[in-house]
Amino acid sequence: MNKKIAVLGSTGSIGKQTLEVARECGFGVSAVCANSNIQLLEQQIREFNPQYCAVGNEKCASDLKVRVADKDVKILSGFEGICEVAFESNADMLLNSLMGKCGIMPTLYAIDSGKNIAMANKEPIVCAGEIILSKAKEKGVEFLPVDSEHSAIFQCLSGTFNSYDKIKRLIITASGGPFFGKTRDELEKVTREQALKHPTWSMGAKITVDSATLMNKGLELIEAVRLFGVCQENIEITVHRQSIVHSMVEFCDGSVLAQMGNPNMKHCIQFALTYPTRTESLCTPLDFKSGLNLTFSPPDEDTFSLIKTARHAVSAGGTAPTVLNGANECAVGLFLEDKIRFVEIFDYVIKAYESIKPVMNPTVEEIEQADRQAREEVLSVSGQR
Ligand code: MN3
Repeated sequence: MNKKIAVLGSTGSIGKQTLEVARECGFGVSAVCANSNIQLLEQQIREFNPQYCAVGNEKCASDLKVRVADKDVKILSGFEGICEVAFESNADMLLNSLMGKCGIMPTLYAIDSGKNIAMANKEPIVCAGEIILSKAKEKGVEFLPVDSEHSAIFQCLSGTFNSYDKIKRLIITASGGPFFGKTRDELEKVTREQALKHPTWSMGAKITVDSATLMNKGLELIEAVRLFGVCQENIEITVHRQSIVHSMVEFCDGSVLAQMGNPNMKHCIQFALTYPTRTESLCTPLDFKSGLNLTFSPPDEDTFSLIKTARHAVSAGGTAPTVLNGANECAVGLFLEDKIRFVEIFDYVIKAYESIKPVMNPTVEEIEQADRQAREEVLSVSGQR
């Protein structure tokens, strides 16, 4: 295959795995992009010879220019540089694995330039899913989910005629995170180190904390509403500690399809990059001979209350999901800086969410504004400002 990809967030967990898949499948890489890890960017430029590289941090961008002066690569900087790479690079597909809602504009630019999108960055779908997906439809580009749950649902829907009209329920699986079974009292004392220890998936810090609060499932629920057009009442979340079943679809006839595999993001990345075909994978296959026990149980939504807030936000619509997401990004940031405790993430996010009235049918500018307002509210209720 001589497909060319552009990777936003190429030094993060998903970005690195995407480049491994590119190496294994023989894809070209037209662009790499990261915020500041120029040591790794230099290695990536030397191995993949991309046409463009965008570096978020200006100082790091100038340092990188010096380091790769012998290479024929155009180095761009800042947020504008990331957007320019998304639009200008000659890739067939853009894989977006940026962190947080900052991925909205680069995604829109990539769609505008006619690139297919492999989306690992869930916050833009949560905040601006309607705008992004209608633009993708208008431009006729493929929009493929890389998040494992949504990749699973997409795969389950691929085999049935008129499948989207026949969905009865989506069942999203959750690992339960490191604090599964803990009560609110027990959560009072948990530390940052404990929150960063995920039982099954290896991921970046922000999403690992989201998995510990189960906010990650809240965001994924909103993401599923946007991607598959199913209302939140018809989406169930189930705790599945083994992370083997990546999600399921129940159809109108009561039949349930599940997609399974070992918990390895390279499966989902490879599926998106090679779609609509399937290619050989180097990932370890499931081993049924040594015994496989699959368990499912409902999540504790009273303790991990952000799931309920996410259901409320997606039903409220407009900028409500943006407010929830912005408040959460800010609170998780404060927790990672040791400025607030784990349980305070729930308290401050919900407080901020409840105090801001959503704007309906928002523009991208109004989404940005709602995001800023939510962050300011968290800073103020947590006494950090
Ligand atoms: Mn996921």
